[in-house]
Amino acid sequence: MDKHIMKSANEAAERIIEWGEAHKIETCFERAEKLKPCPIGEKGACCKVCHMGPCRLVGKNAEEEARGVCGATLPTVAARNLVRMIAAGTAAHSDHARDMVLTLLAAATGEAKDFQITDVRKLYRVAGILGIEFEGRPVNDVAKDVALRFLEDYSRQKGEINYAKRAPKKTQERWRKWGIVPRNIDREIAEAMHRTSVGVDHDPDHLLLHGLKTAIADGWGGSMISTDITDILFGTPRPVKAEASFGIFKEDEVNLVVHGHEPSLAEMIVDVASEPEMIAYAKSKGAKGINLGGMCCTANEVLMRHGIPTAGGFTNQELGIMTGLVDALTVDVQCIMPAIAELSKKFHTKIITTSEKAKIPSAVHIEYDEHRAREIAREIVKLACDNYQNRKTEGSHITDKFPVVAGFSHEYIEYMQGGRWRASFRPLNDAIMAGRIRGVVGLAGCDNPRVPSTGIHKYLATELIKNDVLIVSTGCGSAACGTAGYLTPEMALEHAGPGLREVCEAIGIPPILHLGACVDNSRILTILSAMAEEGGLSDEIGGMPGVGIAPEWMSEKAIAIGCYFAASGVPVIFGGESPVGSSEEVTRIMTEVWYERFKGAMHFEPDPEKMLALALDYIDKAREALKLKK
Ligand code: NFS
Repeated sequence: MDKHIMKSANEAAERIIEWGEAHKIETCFERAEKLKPCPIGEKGACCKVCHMGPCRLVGKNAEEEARGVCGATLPTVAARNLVRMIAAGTAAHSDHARDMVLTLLAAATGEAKDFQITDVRKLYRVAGILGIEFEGRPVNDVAKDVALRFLEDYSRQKGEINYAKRAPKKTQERWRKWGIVPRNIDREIAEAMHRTSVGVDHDPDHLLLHGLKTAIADGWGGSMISTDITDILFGTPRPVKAEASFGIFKEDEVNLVVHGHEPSLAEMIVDVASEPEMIAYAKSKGAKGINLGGMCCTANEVLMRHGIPTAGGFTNQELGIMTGLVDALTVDVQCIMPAIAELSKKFHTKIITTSEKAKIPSAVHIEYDEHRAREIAREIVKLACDNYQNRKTEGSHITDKFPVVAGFSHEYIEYMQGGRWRASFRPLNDAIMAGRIRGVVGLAGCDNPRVPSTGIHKYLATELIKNDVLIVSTGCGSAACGTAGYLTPEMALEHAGPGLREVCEAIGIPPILHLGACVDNSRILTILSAMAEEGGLSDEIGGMPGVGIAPEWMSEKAIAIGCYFAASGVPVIFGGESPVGSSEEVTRIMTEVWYERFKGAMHFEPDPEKMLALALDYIDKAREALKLKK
């Protein structure tokens, strides 16, 4: 096999990597090859929470016999390491969400005058869930109350986060029984850091329970808040056609790429880029217009709401620059490789950092401030236009692209099954009960240069739909499918099993529904809760014929997501080496014990075929337990 095929499973990406190799340009793919993971840290057996160590808990019978200088056992160390990953992932999603809450508040009070409430219906829906009166009140007053209520999720010392009550009753009962309903997001993150510092909590099960509590604060807290506020401010997505892969860049237009996670500035850039004044500015620089594209989760946000094309997910960020066609790339927070700043020097691309939280040496810094959003967006668009003239001929100039259909919010999925007056999840439940749809898989998480990047996503996507499994995808899972041409209704005709195909044809949907960015995994929680409420399947999230898979995960955020699904009752399968693989006890807790208590579990399985078999096995066992048709 050609050695290049080992780097990316995406043909266009592979051609850029080859071009880079020929031009001696290094990417994450070469760095991943050069830097082999430390086998001790990789499996969670290295403790560095104090400076008596780092202690490496290895050797024969390490599980029973190895001790750190303080006496910490391997299960303690592995559990602690995982809980710290959950805390970091939850912090990332929830700090993003905090900024969304503050933007909503500033929009409602008129301080952020460039933002308004776009989706009043969604605002009312959220207000209703929060118990905030909305009828007959000015929209901005309701929005202000909603924002203030969400801020309590970052400050109340006792009680429960607002959205815990959105879970099915039985799911909530399980959480209460095990004491894992979060009080406030920041408190659970702080307590996770406290408990895992030297000399505090040493019981692996007890530690991991707090890990689940912290993860719930992500899924049913930060992530869900972020999804809802983004819908309120910028609109709830509905199906939209767009394009994906590197061919979205245009030779004769200014190419400006939005990369990162927080959608507010990107939304403003989308708005500003269509202003006649800005287009005229681009033309004055010799370009035919302004072409916006996205990367990573910001791409998913603006793709879902505006059909802005995506250049792909995490491992595509360096490759996008290597096309030579990107005039400017704005980044904010999360999943941004610092390598892009150095790489951009070989091209004409300007990297613009925009968050007060994140800078990269040598990048241009234009700090975003929601109070001057439009002005800042204009400054960025102009900078991209100015740089168009510096474009050189260098670059791979790869032009492949695929059509995609995205925009499947949970509200739209409900609506498409019954129309405005009869919107419900009944048809989906019925199709599952009748066996036309065997089950549902959430295909999510990152793409990773440690495996032929995006390849496991593609393999699982085709095999699952062949087996009549409906896929809901988010984040880089969606990007992997989109850049492979899988996010179209035609995919159902060509590859889906007969039952799933029938359902897709009847409703006119693709067999892989793009639900949005990584924070929008919370939409899957909402869908599962609605399915439980609808009746006919399980009356809680646990026991549904559904599985979560993150086959190429790399981020701590993915671990937080996996754990909130497990705590909610979803068996989850992650690819790659297990970060707790050194400890049998921790592995047992996260699979068997969690399954017993919550009907969810978290597995790590590097073999894609075994991942598929495990997912189908969970689905079939759930069907059997529910006495559903084979
Ligand atoms: Ni989520 Fe992975 Fe990052 Fe988005 Fe992509 S890498 S955990 S999908 S961009 S957050």
